[in-house]
Amino acid sequence: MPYPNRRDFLRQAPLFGVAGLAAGCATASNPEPEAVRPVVVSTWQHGQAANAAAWEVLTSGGRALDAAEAGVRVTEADPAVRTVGLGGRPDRDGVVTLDAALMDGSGRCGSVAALEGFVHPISVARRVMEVTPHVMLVGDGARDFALAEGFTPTELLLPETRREYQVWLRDNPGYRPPINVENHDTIGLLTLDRQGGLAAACTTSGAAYKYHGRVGDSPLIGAGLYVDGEVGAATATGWGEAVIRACGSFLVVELMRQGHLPAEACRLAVERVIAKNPDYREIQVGFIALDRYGRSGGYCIQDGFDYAVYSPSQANEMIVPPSKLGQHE
Ligand code: SD4
Repeated sequence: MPYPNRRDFLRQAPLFGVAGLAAGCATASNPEPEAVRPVVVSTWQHGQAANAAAWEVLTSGGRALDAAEAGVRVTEADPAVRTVGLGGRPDRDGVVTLDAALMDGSGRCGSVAALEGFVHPISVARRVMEVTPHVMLVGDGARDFALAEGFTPTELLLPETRREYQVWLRDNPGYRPPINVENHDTIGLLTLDRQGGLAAACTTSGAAYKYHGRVGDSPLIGAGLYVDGEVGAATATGWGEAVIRACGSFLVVELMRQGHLPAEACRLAVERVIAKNPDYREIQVGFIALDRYGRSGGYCIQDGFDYAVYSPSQANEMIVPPSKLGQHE
């Protein structure tokens, strides 16, 4: 379905229902839905452990940004997760390089990319936001900053991941990074606190065996994550290059601003990704979104993506969203 222009959207508005319109513009005859708070939503199975930590912060009265950071730190420190932080797969030169970003509903944000040697890039990103005049630091500069801020350097390449890498190197004499649907699993986590504050955090070791220096969507504000306190929050997972081409998470938030419910906003953003990536059958991209009323949703290209929702009515439930190639073709 093509992206609707304003006239088409208004014509189709009844299809999205009163609640859908209310996301963008509440009126006397179209009142705002009652907000559900707090809520945490995050990508993939490992999102459940991250959600639990974020939920703890939110139910103790903590703020959305603190909860988002606390949540993804759990995944970053888990050596069993091969796509985030400690234990993450290396690039094609055998170096683990990390991308991470966070943002809150007021537009405050911080980011690091191609950072080597720290378990918690998300906390380095937070310091970038808090103590520098910048949004993003990369590579050696990010590393110097992390050291100056007192973060402890750590070897992130674990023996098992090193062995896997050596097998990959042996079996891939062409030395090309793989582009396939299994080559990902970022944690992206969205929070809505009791006070109505929104935040997002996203952290990853990126595409396995990528070129050294490659930066994906995850640390790019607007691509890997985006938050607008008047609307909602979104984050992306999957093949970052495809997400960047569509400025994916910003697009999801803007679609919610126009009145689309989170799931529909994610679906339309996936359609845009597909339109800009002719190889879409070979890749996975998924979005999740949370609006300021606590409603959440997701959509992806391929089956296989799931996400976890923790709210007063959803006890850290895994949700399997619809997908373009699985259920809609
Ligand atoms: C990237 N989007 O670097 C990230 C990878 C990922 O789930 O794991 N997404 O392209």
